Order: sequence, then C-alpha cells, then structure tokens
Amino acid sequence: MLIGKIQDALNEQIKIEAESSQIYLAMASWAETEGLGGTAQFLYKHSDEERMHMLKLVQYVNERGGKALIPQLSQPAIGYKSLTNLFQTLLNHEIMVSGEINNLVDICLTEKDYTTHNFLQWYVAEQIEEEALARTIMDKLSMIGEDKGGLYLFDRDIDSILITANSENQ
Ligand code: OFO
Repeated sequence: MLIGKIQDALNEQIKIEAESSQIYLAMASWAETEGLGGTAQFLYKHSDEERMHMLKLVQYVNERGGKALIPQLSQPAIGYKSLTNLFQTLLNHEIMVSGEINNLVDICLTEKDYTTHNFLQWYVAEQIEEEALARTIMDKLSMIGEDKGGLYLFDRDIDSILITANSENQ
C-alpha cells in the first residue's frame, strides 16, 4: 500500500510526465509547420514516449492501492526562435525531470518504500539516456551553426543520428 507522501510525490511526477508529453507535442507541431518533417516525427515519437512514462506511473499508483490523479495541464510554448533554441529547451527540461526523479528516489529511501524505489530505477536509467541524446543533438547543432544545408541534412537524418548516438551511449 502506498503511503500518502509517496502517493503525492508520484502524482506530482504524473503531472510532470504529462506536461513533458504536451511540450514535445507542441514542439513537434511547430517543427512540422516550419517544414522540419524529420524533427517533427522525432518529437511526435518523443511525446508518445512521455505519455507512456505517465501511464506507467498511473498504473503503478493504482496497482499499489493508491489513486492516480490525472492533472490539468498548462499551455506549452507555441514557437521557438530556432532548432537550437528548441533542443536547448528540451535538454533543460530533461535535466529538470532528472532532478525530480532523483528527489522521488530520495523520498522513497527516507520513507523506506523499497518497492517504489525499485520501480523508479527504470526512470533513472531512462533519464540518463534522454539527457545523453539531447546533448548529442545539441553538439550536432552547434557544429552546424547557421548553415542551411547542414540544417537540411540534420532534419533529414535525425533518426539515424539518434540511432548511432543510442548505440554509442550503451
Ligand atoms: Fe523525458 O522523461 Fe519521462 O521520465
């Protein structure tokens, strides 16, 4: 059975994951309207993944005899100055999420809830991967700078860039 403090913290994390999904959905939509089809597809997928992170939490809270709260969400940003600006925002957001996951892990240890602690290890690993991916993208973008041809290739090849980065990070 979940105790109140852990349930509250998990419900807070449900909101963070849901907002992540909305933010990346808005980013995808912006990229699509800017003609950045490859980036848009990457972000649509990323948004779906965040929804899956949220669902896992909802089901975990309910399975443990708690009550998951489905939150009201705030309106995400509707536009970005550039791709670099978008991916810097994404990286900052993931760093914030990692901090929140670490706080959750901390609460579990203080409250001696080792089951939830174990459940959260998947999120800890996921955050390492997501931050690494976002940093790889930022490195590529800083190499490309303002070069239009480079940005065109980045958008066309974003999936393969990420597959390579993923295997290098494993
Ligand atoms: Fe991108 O993070 Fe969920 O957990």
